[in-house]
Amino acid sequence: MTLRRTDCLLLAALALAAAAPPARAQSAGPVQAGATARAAGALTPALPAAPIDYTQESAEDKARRMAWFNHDRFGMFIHWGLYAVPAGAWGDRTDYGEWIMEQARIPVSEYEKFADQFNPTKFDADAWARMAKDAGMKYIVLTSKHHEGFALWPTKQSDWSIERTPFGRDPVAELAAACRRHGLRFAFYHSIMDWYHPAWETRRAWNDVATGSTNMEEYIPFMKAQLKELVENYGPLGIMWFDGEWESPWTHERGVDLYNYVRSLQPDILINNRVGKGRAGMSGMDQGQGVGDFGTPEQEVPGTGFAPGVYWESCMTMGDTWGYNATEDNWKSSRQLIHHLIDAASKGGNYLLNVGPTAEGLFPQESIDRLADIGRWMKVNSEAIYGTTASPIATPAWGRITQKRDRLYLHVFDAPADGQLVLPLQANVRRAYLLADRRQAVTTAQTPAGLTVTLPASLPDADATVIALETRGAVTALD
Ligand code: JFZ
Repeated sequence: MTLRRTDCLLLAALALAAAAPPARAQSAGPVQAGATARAAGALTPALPAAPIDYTQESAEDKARRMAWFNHDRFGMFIHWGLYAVPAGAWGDRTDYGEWIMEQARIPVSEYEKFADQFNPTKFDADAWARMAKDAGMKYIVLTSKHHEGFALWPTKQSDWSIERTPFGRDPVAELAAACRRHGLRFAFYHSIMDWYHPAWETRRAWNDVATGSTNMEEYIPFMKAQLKELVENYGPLGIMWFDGEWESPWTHERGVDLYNYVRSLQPDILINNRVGKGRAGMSGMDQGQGVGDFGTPEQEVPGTGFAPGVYWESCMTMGDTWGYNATEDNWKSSRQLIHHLIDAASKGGNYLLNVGPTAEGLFPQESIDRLADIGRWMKVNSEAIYGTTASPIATPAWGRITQKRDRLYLHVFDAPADGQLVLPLQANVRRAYLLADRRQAVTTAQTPAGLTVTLPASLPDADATVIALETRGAVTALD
């Protein structure tokens, strides 16, 4: 048999493609096997593109993709779903949150009735976006689907969605548009675990409406189809924030596949570490085999920062629950929330602060008040948060430290009795002043003990007064 030139070229291309390593996402854009065939001058159409393994991204490419997240530091979490209808009350208890179906073991046939009552006529997406922006938040992560399985958008994959309610509008589209109008990135929280879908493998005994057998090979395509809708109809998105990964049906391998699937839909999207199985409980950071772009400490800020290139975001509630609870009375103070934000930034991390709106579509007044307090602080001090990196020295007793280029920012929570801050640092300070009043100079002196900062007699902000140190040359931590 005589091989024609084109056959030889095709065989050569096939041999090259077979020998090539898996295509990797590279800064110059994905390398596709088809390019190999074209490079060989084959006259036949390019080979189907090899799937890209986005987990093989270089540290430099990842740093570029993470840059906005690493700069912005502060976002709003919104937990909004049918659980806002009972608002924490079921039977003789009133302390439930978004887990009410599970914790109260509500028969799903009963839970479905909440859809008939979910009609957020007071929902105003612009008001929500404006409150986030005015608080100094740079992105919003909205629950598209929590563990209850209810889709907040008009999905075509099931009728367990906003279309089952009297609302008649798409709140996801309205909030996505409002975020863009207000210059906020829009992102989704999406639960892998689904207490409603009949194919989710750990079906609950109180799911009295599910029929047929559980089957993850049916559930995963369903979940991917919904995720495709979310990325294609409401994107570009900042983050796909997965959760609900801890049950046995979910595996590391399925996490890698889902990570690559979502990145294939939007290559520069960020995905948290709950897409895989690496998260170590509430501490939220990966232990062992992990997948995802950033760690997710929950209700806590880690004790210290992490090595360069380790990204993380602490998520917290303002009260006890993520979903709205009408009797919530354990609200964190605005001071505590501002300190959490500063604490996270001082360790090189982000802070994702939650609001649980009511079934009418309103933020609780306690949340509104705290957002306004945080906004007043950020209006004066945001340069000490945005674009900063972790403190060069250990956490001091009096507050926290952030840094940015030739600036150190001293966030004073509690002034020492003698009014002196002694930082174990060697630094050449050009200027030192209060961010709240840049005309008010602050005295510093380099001593053998370190850099001494003399505080003014009264500090302008009882929650956190920030002193800016403009330095020249290296800043060296002293032992
Ligand atoms: C999860 C959700 O269950 C919760 O409703 C909320 O959305 C939060 C942001 O994320 O909460 C969890 C889930 C698992 C663990 C901790 C908190 N865990 O395994 O330690």
